[in-house]
Amino acid sequence: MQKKVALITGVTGQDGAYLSEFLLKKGYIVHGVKRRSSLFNTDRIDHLYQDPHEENQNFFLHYGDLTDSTNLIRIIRDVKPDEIYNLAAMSHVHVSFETPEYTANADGVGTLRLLEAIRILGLEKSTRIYQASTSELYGKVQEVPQTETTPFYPRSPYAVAKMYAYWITVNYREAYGMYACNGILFNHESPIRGETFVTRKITRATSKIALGLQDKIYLGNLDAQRDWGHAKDYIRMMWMILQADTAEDWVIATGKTTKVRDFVRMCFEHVGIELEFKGEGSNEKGYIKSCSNPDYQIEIGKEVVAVDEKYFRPTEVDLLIGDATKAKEKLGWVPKYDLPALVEDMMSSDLKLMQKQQYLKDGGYRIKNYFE
Ligand code: NDP
Ligand code: GDR
Repeated sequence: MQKKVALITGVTGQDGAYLSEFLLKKGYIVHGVKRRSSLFNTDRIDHLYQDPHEENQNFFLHYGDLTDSTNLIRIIRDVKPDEIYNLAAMSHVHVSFETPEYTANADGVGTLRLLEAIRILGLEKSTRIYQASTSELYGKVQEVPQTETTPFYPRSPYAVAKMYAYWITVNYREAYGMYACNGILFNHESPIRGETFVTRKITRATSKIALGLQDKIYLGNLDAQRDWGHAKDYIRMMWMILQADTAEDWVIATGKTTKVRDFVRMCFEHVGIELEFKGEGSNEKGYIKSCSNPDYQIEIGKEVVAVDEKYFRPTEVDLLIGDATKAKEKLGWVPKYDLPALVEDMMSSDLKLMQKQQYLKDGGYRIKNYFE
């Protein structure tokens, strides 16, 4: 039987890496689009790399960018994918306030470029497309929990760009009969989550604080509530969405929401440290109340969490909680991870990483200035 061919944009990102491995294991030939960068940006997929001189290749990388339609058309013409997963995006909500035009171009118009490329090449009846839509579309709370029918109210340039992408995907499905779907995915995290998203920032900092490599962590809005799942569970759904009989839009979420402050607490608890929070708003601070792990040199009463207003967003999304009943009933989705299991996975991975850093530090290693 001929192998299925998938094209993944955003292959170097968290989801792109997990999805590549997942599809390769399913026997797909996987093509990924990566951006040119002055440093290597393939850390997350290096274990999948194959020497191009070897035979039986099934994983290929192409240089490309969602802001360049000529290159998208060329790649799709050459690859002729059965399935396209459009995961590429400027995906940081806070950064989108700093780079709104670029975000609109890559995240919004970029999706149009992909859909048009499929149409220009006459592949609209043979190529299925998954669009990485987001719970950020719900923005200002209109209804809880949020479902496929909850009205959108985006609260950032990122979410507004993704709203365009959502509707252009629906429009091309209706106008040209394309098999094009939105996965409205709520926050999903993992040990390979980008370091500036709040969960990974917290798991890294907690590990460093426990090992004595960092004094404290500065965060923004501790009251924000998110429905956090594990990326491994969510990328499986991306694939299932494209295997369904009809092209539809789907909410993927755990149905549970947690405050940022409580996520911090859970991570510290993982290393045996109990926190106590005092104060309010930008004056709130987290102190060490007790430590049950004798391996850590922890000072009871030390301030380890503080708020820095620079992490506040001009407009915030206060509460996300999704209802994935449709995906569970129609696609049979059963997530394997709950939040404690996610924390366990992320914390044990970051502790190992920071132990490596500690080892280097203890061994006297440090990065020198270029002109020393
Ligand atoms: P990441 O930020 O980890 O990855 C984004 C990927 O997009 C990276 O490979 C990045 O490349 C690439 N990229 C960025 N801009 C461009 C561009 N102009 N052209 C081509 N590639 C580009 O995101 P995630 O893996 O977490 O998320 C995947 C997708 O799902 C994104 O679209 C995100 O908005 C969406 N999403 C994510 C959720 C989450 O909780 N993770 C929830 C809902 C939606 P590089 O490595 O070079 O930066
Ligand atoms: P989000 O994720 O904006 O939901 O977007 P992020 O982890 O950045 O923020 C979650 C919540 O935590 C609050 N917060 C902080 N956030 C960051 N990054 N850094 C901090 O120091 C901090 N302190 C508090 C934020 O204000 C926010 O309320 C993610 C991305 O993956 C999007 O691409 C995706 O579409 C959505 O999830 C669903």
